[in-house]
Amino acid sequence: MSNQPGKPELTTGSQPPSGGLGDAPDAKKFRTLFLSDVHLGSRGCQAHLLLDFMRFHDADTIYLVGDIVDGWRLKKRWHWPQAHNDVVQKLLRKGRKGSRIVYLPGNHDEFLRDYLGMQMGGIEIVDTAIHEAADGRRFLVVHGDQYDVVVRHAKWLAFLGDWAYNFALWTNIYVNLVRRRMGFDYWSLSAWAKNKVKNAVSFIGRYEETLSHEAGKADVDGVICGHIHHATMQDVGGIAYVNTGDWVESCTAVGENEDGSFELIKWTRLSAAGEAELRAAKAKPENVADDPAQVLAFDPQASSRDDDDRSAAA
Ligand SMILES: [Mn+2]
Repeated sequence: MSNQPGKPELTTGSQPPSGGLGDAPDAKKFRTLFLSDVHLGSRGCQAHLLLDFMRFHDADTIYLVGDIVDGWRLKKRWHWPQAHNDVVQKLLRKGRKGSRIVYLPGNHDEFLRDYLGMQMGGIEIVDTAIHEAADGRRFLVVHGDQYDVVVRHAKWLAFLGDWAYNFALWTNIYVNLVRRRMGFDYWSLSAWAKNKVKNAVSFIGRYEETLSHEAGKADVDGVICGHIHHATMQDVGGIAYVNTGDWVESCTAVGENEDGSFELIKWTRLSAAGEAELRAAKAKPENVADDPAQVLAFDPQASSRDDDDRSAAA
């Protein structure tokens, strides 16, 4: 896993206090970027780190590999601060600036599965996609819950228990408040626990095997997925298994370089601009929209259908 490419964490003065929604002048441009499990609308979402990541990274094509919006949680407990709005706006802005954006809904934003094959605000919505890398390798891109029989109809961390997971996320928030004050990077208790709990480890292994098996059946070279919040790039039975991770625990994304090579990027430390943005955000009200409908309302009929990009496995 690569660290952050020497970004101006330590620079001061020359950067504006807030980076706004534009990209940094030295943003790294990938051929393709893969992001998943952002969980906008939930308290665990590390929106500020993601905004900061997006400021320094751009791509010709951006795949949103599911669970970008946490629809389940939105119904129960509404949490939509400015930063969550900003993530949406920043993605749409990248789309307007020429990035092709493909959204593959997951189990937390499965309400979008009613709109497969359509476009919303220039974003293509599909169930699965075949991505051809620059070196000719073909990858099945899919959120992953579709093949996850254990967790498909339950929460993905069923083995840990929902209460334990929520408790871990809550603890994360406070642990990381203290860590940030002390100058440490973001660290996830739940991610750490997942690597320690024996059931979790075998669950992750089973998931990786299942997804790789599906890729083999689809006659492709690899699979790019999310869902279990466990970022990795590895060979599983001759299949290139790539999991983009998430923006709740691991704060990771996968980028494809111009030569078709892939890299896993971890972004757990805010840049100076990101720190300034976070300080400014604290002065604002917690919820900037009173109702989920305000941010989730859209009119799919107004968008054109795109039959060429229908899901490969619809
Ligand atoms: Mn999921």
